[in-house]
Amino acid sequence: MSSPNEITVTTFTDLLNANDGLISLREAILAPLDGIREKAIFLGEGTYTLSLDGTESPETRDFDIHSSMTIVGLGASRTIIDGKQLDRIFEVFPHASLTLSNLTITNGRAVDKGGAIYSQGTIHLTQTVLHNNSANFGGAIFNDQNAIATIAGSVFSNNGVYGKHGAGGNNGSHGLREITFRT
Ligand SMILES: [Ca+2]
Ligand SMILES: [Ca+2]
Repeated sequence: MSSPNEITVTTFTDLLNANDGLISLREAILAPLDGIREKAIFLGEGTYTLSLDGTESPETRDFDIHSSMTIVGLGASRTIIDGKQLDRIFEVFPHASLTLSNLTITNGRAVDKGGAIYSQGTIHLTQTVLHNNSANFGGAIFNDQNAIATIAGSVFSNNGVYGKHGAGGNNGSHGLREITFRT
């Protein structure tokens, strides 16, 4: 039914196991592309929890985004990605692109930049809620130098900051519309 670059996540657990017959969000993110199309990852209704601790790597802590992909939920009240204060949730590398749609990102926490997302690449957020994330810089999102962020129809709520810079990005270019900030 699905083409190779369309992946449906089938477990809420954050794990890497090629032999369990399940596809975790982390496995979907790490799955290689066929090189032609972008990857689309589909989430269901429920809470996907970040839980693989350890030394920073693509296989642990935050989700490292090194290619172009879209992650789609069923709605911000139905599909939740929960960082459990383990780490920030997404790290987007230069030349990579992450599109998030119809989901909530919550409980991300970074000691440095971007409680929910630290981007050096391109991010697009639509119908996304960023709630209760925190970091020293960019409680929800830290958009680094030359990074691009477009955010539409999304809500930032209760994203804490220990140092300066607030919920949104700062250095790169961003297009923001229909954004609601709540504290
Ligand atoms: Ca698996
Ligand atoms: Ca990382």
